[in-house]
Amino acid sequence: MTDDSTPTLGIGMAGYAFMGRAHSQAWRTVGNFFELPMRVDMAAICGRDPAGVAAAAATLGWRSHETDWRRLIERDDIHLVDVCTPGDSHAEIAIAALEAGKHVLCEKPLANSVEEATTMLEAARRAERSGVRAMVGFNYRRVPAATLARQIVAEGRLGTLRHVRAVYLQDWIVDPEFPLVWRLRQEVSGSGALGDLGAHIVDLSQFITGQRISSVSALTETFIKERPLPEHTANGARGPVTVDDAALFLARLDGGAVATYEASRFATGRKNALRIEVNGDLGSLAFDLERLNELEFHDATGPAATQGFTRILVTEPVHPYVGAWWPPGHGLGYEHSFTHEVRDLIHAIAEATTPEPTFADGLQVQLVLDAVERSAKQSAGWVAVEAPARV
Ligand code: SOE
Repeated sequence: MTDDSTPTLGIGMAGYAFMGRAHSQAWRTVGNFFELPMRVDMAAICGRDPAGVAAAAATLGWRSHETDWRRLIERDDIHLVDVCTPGDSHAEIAIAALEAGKHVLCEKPLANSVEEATTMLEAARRAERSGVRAMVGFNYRRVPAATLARQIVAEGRLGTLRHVRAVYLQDWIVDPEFPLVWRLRQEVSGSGALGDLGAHIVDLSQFITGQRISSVSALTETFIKERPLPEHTANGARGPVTVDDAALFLARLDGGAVATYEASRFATGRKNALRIEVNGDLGSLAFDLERLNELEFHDATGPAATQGFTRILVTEPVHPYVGAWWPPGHGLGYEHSFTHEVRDLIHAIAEATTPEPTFADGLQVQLVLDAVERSAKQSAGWVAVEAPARV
């Protein structure tokens, strides 16, 4: 437990919409469940609308609020900036924070382009020399069943990996009258289903398998080309959708496995259906985010009569992160992945280790997304994932 000698980690958060709320919940609860080497101080939350950010600060448990993110960086009581804004401001805020000596947690995808992600990595590398840490928020790595899946693969229980099958399906924009929100505008979000959902399955599948995507053959589709402008819904004005609604691709992984990926916001009836299946010559794993306390495991080395997929209930104290929570069988949810993320980040800062996923990992995912977009422009021609420029 923390006492008076425990150092304080002052947090400043930019953004208070969906991700800001998810991260706030993590910062607020992490110290109640995990033994931490630092005391979390939720110093300030920042947003442009004065009334909105004041209300968010009160509801989400922040000690103060700001309307300009530059103030977070100036304040001496803030040691870490948590970037939960749309992608178009990630680079500017994260780089300024790192240059001011603040640790950074940045939401995924790291940036809206390879160029931005490269600049962010350069800033992170410079800052690292003075002990400043940077991490990208691919939170699903820290769902206990996903972490366990990685451990099972790393132990060699699946043998040589042959197939990866990854989908991330939602349906919140199936209605053509759904407004043209920021996630549907390329200049704000970078891309559509590809960056929002595809980035998660690219990261998670690489995390679980330990293999990286080396080439892709892709197609993307925008089903609804125009939508009502949010601010003008009453007079019927519409604007162009400038991102993909769905992205599908084949991939080769550098360890020899082949893979399929599908990210869509048009999978009617699927709300947050992230599923990954990995097949090796000794066994298989299947993970489904809508049943996130479970992991399916087939061990092909067992007696033929009792082989088959086993449902592991990932709620035992021996499972990653679970011991800090509830008795076996009581289960965790979506929000806990963020709590585990900030728990690991706090430890990395206190213990002077490198928190993962790093900005280099974020750039690598960006290079995959870029290869997918280039392949789709070439009618699914095979495109190699570029190696990152030496940073
Ligand atoms: C929206 O589609 C979204 O909130 C993503 O942006 C998140 O990263 C994902 O976890 C859930 O869906």
